[in-house]
Amino acid sequence: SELKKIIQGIPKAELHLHIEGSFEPELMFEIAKRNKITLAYDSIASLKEAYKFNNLQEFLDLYYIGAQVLIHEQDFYDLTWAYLTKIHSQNVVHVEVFFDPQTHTDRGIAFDVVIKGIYKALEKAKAELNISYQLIMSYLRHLSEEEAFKTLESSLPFKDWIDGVGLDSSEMGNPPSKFTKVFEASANQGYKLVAHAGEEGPVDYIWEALDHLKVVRIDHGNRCLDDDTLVQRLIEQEIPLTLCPLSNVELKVIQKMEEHPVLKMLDKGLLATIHSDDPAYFGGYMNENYYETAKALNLNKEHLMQLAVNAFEASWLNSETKEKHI
Ligand code: ES4
Ligand code: ZN
Repeated sequence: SELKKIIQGIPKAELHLHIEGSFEPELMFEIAKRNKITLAYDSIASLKEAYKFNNLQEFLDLYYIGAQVLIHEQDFYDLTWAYLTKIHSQNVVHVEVFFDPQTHTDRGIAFDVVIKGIYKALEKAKAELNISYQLIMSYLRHLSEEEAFKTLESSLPFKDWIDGVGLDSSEMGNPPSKFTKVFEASANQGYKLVAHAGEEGPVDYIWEALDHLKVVRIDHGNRCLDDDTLVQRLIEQEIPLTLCPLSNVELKVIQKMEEHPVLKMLDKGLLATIHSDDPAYFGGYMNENYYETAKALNLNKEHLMQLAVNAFEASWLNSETKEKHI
């Protein structure tokens, strides 16, 4: 269709992507087989059948199970490379990738195994696909701050490969303020800071991410429209929101795409952007997120271009490179 062609034609930046959430069932079964791991699902179809979520936690339960088949550096490399070739086909030219070290170190996989596989695939994509990238290490918020400190410590030998830290996993009951000290320590190591906030959680969590963690970007932030003072703050400080429309529908953050707040956010002058979050689980990569949002909200070409420009603006590319994309 015309709309699909327009979206394909726009060079895009993806800023909210969990690499473990790009694990397609086909690759999951292939890696499980070579690692001699038996999945609790006997076929790709029965696994996909389980991809029906009522909330974030139901998704996370399955996401952590899927990640358990990743054992060797090659597995992390294959996972990352599959994602990168996919987005290359969708005209994504810059990506800022989250990975969750604790999802792996907690099962006895060494930090270096995880990051080396991911890093080597990212470097190959830079050289061969002309995709620029940043890498963001996310702390799991359902674990303790002490555990996050251990992860920070493990990351230090690889500091040059890591651009920032994030905060993800179960939001309710795990407010950003639980991680104030480890975010401060991360900033002292030179890491940039982001956090998931206001996806399922209340607007207070967005305030905490700003005031306690000092993040430069909010992942999701859907709930910010509940608070005019917060909206003003986000506009004045040009804090981007990395929205994930298909994720929001699949996790019942909204009941249907027509309710997605992104257009209201653009109209208010917020730096709203669109990304895929966990594309293998939520039914679409970048183009599908743009397309479904555009269809439901009647977005025109200018809106779509604005969203793409906002993402480069919100990215961690240097200002000279940003200009080239905008
Ligand atoms: C996530 Cl959608 C979402 N929210 C919070 N944490 C996550 N980890 C992976 N996907
Ligand atoms: Zn996310």
